[in-house]
Amino acid sequence: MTPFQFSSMVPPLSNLHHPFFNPIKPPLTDGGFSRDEVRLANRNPGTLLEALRYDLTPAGLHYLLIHFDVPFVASADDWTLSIGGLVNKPIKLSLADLKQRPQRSMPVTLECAGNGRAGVAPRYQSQPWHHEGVGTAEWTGTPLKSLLEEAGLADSAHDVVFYGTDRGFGGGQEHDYGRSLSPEQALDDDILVVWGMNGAPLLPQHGFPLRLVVPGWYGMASVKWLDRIEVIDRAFDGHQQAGTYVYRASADDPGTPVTTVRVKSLMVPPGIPDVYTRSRMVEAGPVNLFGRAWSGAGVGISKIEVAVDGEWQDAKLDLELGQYAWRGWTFNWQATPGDHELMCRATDANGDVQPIDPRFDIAGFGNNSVQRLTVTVR
Ligand SMILES: Nc1nc2c(c(=O)[nH]1)N[C@H]1C(S)=C(S)[C@@H](COP(=O)(O)O)O[C@H]1N2
Ligand SMILES: [Mo]
Repeated sequence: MTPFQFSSMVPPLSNLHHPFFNPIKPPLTDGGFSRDEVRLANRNPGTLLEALRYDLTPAGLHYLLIHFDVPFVASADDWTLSIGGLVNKPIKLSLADLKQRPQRSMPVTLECAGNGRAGVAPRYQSQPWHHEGVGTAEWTGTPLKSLLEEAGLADSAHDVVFYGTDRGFGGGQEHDYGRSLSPEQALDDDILVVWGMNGAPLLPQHGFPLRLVVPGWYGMASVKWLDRIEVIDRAFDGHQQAGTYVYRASADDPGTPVTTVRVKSLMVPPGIPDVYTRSRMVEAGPVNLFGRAWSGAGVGISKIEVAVDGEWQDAKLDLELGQYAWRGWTFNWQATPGDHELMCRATDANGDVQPIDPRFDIAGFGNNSVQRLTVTVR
């Protein structure tokens, strides 16, 4: 009789139907939000729409997107940033070293590529943003370009990969959060290696002590908890680059990478809300609508329009805060009693304009369709 062998009866972990290696792909849905979506939403709060009023979103009101866990970093003293791989001279810098270099502060609007996902039907089950995955901060750091020039990219450099220290599973792959840029993209003058947000050290949830800020791109490029830059001679195929952040019309569509931000605008909901539905009650008479508009790649906003019950009129643009920051706008509305639908729509300097209806993307990326708001005027 063969002796009982427990070990041979246990399949290797990777063969189990297991969420790590065989990720659960919930179906696209038109239904209510799942418990998993609600939990993600609780971990990753959005910027409250009323906080669009602030030119710079106070750090505690700025939206968050954290894929894995916030790394515990007790002190920044031991933090280093290494630049290696296909470089002429690998370098390793402490935070103090980085702060000795030329400093630059810049207001930048960050928006999550999944912002607006909840408005795409059928819906991909993930972080269920409505409109609030966007915020603006003044980021302080040193230009990435001079660091890369000091290390010197080898001729064979194909991709520059940025890694955070946070680690987890996604798409069946275990990985440190990592994103890449081409050498040409990475050598952009305006990309910063950042230690400050709104004049204070980064908060843990925003990447303390060091992150990348890639202005004009959707947020996934701005790698938090940055400790390692690696130059490689091939296209980076990490999950956050190749497995997600790709616009796809269907599961078998090879798709196109998600890069720069699409033109978009939002308004602060006027009046006062109902606590649960967020429906708005507004007093009849003059109502000063306020909102923000932004686009990607450093492209400015050229026009903002507001529609009351489908009739479009021009709104007034505030002064620019900076090339990569959202721009305020106002519109004077003479509110008359009854229910009304409000919409706002931005056009950027390239002539790109927000669509009225969401375009479909299988993962709900890049939904820049107009915000629609129903208000009751009394
Ligand atoms: N290391 C790391 N960097 C990251 C992420 C992450 O989960 N880990 N999330 C990215 C995404 S998808 C977005 S939208 C922004 C959000 O930045 P914030 O949380 O500071 O607003 O960080 C990006 N950088
Ligand atoms: Mo994101």
